Amino acid sequence: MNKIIMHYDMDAFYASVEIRDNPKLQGKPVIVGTRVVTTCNYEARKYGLHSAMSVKEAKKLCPKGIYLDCDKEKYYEISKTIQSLILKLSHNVEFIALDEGYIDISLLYEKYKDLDYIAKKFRERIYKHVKLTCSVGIGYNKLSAKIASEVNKPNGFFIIHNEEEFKNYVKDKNIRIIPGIGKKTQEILAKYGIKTIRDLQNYSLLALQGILGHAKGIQLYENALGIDNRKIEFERKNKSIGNETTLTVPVKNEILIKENLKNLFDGVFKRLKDSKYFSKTLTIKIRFSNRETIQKSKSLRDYSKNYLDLLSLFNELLEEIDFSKEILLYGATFSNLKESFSEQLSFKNINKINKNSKIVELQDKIKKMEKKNITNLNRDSKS
Ligand code: TTP
Ligand code: MG
Repeated sequence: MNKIIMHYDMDAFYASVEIRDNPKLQGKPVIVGTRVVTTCNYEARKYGLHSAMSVKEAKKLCPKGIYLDCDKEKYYEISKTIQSLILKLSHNVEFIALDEGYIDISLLYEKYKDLDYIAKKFRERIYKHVKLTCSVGIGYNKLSAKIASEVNKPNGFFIIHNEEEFKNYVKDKNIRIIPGIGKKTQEILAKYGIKTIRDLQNYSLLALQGILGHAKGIQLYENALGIDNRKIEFERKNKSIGNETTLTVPVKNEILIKENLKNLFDGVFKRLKDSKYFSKTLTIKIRFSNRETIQKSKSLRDYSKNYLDLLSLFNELLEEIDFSKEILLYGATFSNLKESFSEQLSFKNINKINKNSKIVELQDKIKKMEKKNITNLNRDSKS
């Protein structure tokens, strides 16, 4: 393996948190979500329940289930704890959801030369600190790592060492095993008799591009062969900080929507506050029931994480939105982010403010931290 990537994914995340915090729920089907199921534990999945189905439908299939409301703030805090544990192992990470991310473990492998051991220690470490289980996949790129983490879910791990192993594992699987193949793509491909990865592999690049368009055609052609050149992008997810909520039924109630939007804004503001970023721009997104979507943005003159500054942007934006129509989705996002830079300029250190030397300093710092944390993992393993 050249690069070695680990993908982790917490098991039934929201539901596991609720069970952890109320052990009486252990062994019972637990469903989280008010109108829509956000997730359910594996006991509930036995009844055919899954994310995104309505709670009403879920109750029909599993009337004895325990139905709980979401506590997103709690899940967010736990996610931050997990992420900070991971950042102690490597800075070459990409968090793609609250409970999921990629970690470049090439350096750890150089040190331990044992992937089973790394996966085992990683899962033990997460469990020790947050008392939640996760599944882990190790692969030679992001795609193989992500697919590997599903293999022994929940609470397991799997390793895909190379393209040969990848092709062997996926050949008889449904094409939806490839992340990003949604219902629409499945329907299009089904018209050509393409259901499994093997079917996909029988098609040429040109043929797939003819069916799916240039970019998607290449992506699926390569993915079917286990090729994925995407890099781990630490900052990718941080270019903006936002959230949005889709309502199950359209709502025409100005006071209610404004109140919900304000709660959502407060949640997003908290994430900004806890991050290393300052923001200049706030965007509010609204989708009306006729699917018309508007996005309105306003910017401050300077970067800020002052609540009142950003709240004033929020209030100005609300003025511009027509709340007399039925609304289906609302969201708030901070963008134009800049890292905090709190070093005080003084004559003594003014010579240091040289961009290149700053970058070298940072790189050295990260290398030192990574070395130190590899040692820490070593120490943990002995304890
Ligand atoms: P997932 O990782 O997709 O699901 P999961 O962790 O509950 O279950 P598992 O990984 O074991 O299959 O999503 C993580 C959390 O994100 C999930 O606990 C709830 C939330 N979520 C939603 O709010 N809406 C959704 O449609 C999905 C899929 C997840
Ligand atoms: Mg998960």
